Parts: sequence; structure tokens; C-alpha cells
Amino acid sequence: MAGGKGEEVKLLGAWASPYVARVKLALHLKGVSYKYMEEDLTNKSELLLRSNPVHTMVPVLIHGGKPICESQVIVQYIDEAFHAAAKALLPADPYERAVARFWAAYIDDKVLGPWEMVLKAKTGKERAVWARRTFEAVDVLEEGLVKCCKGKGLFGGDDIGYLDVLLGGMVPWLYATEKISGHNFFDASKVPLLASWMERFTHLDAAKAVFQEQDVDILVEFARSVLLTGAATSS
Ligand SMILES: N[C@@H](CCC(=O)N[C@@H](CS)C(=O)NCC(=O)O)C(=O)O
Repeated sequence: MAGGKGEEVKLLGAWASPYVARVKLALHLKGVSYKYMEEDLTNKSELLLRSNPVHTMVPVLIHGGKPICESQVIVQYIDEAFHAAAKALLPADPYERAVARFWAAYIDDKVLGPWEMVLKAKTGKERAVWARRTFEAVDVLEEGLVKCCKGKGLFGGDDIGYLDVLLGGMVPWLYATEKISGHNFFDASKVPLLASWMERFTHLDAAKAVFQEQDVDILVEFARSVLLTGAATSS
């Protein structure tokens, strides 16, 4: 548990961000108390610009005055820095850790890219192209879940692990995407394991605690007013 002198934990975030949600999930699972600071991404704070000068994006975790950027890096940092607080998120075995990191890169590179374009597409035709690419990427992710979960349903096996946290941050946006585009990327008839993973994840205490603020209808409104019009850069 954080809290020693000079060990204050701050999180710079934006309420709708799935990347920030990952970090909130990890902090919740480790029982770390922290100060949350909401950023206005149209008018970024000096603290954000100073803490993440390379990307100037949220999330940024600041621990004992030292900034850590990029959600995957932050979740791994939380796992290591607060290792005594709760069960590890990454597997102990080096090979299994490598496999988890491989799928983490796959999620961000291959799944989230086209999925984001489904939300940002200006025409039905464009949206259909990006939706097809997202479905293809999700099919492959289903195989990743088969390999990682060892018949237990979560990427981490019986317990929530690193990949559950990374993909879990996206869950409210999966529901919102379906409302906006009509596409259910985790459809049980196509990817049964991912569909039951999502169902199970949604009911976890950590997910309920973190997603209180991410009401799906408000995300839909946010996506329509901000993402589709390009009114601000977020998510
Ligand atoms: N790869 C980054 C992505 C973070 C990201 O896209 N953050 C968005 C909010 S969801 C942001 O800060 N956007 C502000 C900008 O693009 O200027 C991560 O994993 O942390």
C-alpha cells in the first residue's frame, strides 16, 4: 500500500479514457490509494505537459514525484511497485510473462486501432471496412484467450491478470460501440470465450467500482459529440 512520506500516488486521467480505466483497475486491485486529477484534454495542465512531454497524453501515474507514462507500462509498474499489496497481475513464469506481453501488444496494435476507427468513421462504408478488420483481429484474440486462460475463463486463469486489466479497461466502450455502430465485437456466436470473459469481467468487484463513472449512455453521447465531430482529442 502506498502512503509513505514522498510516496504519494497521483493519477492524471480523463474520465472516458479506456487507457486510464486500465490504470484505475490496477490500482484498485492492488488496493493503492491515490489522488485522481481529471485533465481537460483541450487545455492540458502544466503538470501533464511536464510529466509526459513526449506524448502529452493521459494516463500518467506520478509516484513519489516521478512520472510513469503509457498505460501498459504503468500497469506493469503498479504490479511491481506494489507487489506486496496483492496477487501479481503478470505471471511469475518468464515464458508466460512474455506471452502476456505479446498479447498486450496485439490488443493495442491490432484490435484497438481498427476499433477506434469504427467510432471515428464518417461514412457507413468506412465504418464497415474498419468493423470487418476489428472482427478479424478479435477472432485472433479469441485464440490468445484460449492459450492464456487454460480453461479457466480469464486471461489470468482463475484470477484477474495483466491482460484482463488491459482489455477490461475497454469493456464499457465495447457496450458503447455496439450502441453506436450496431456491431457486437464480442458476439457469443463468433467468439464464445471472449463473450463469456466480458460477462464475467463486468461482474467483478473491481470493474463495478471503476466503471461507476463510465455510464454507457454517457459514453455514447461523448463519442457522438467529441469523437465523431473531432471536437477534442480523447479516447
Ligand atoms: N498509448 C497510450 C494511449 C493513451 C491515449 O490515447 N490517451 C488519450 C485519451 S484516451 C489522450 O490523452 N489524448 C490526448 C491527445 O491525444 O492529445 C496509452 O496506452 O497510455
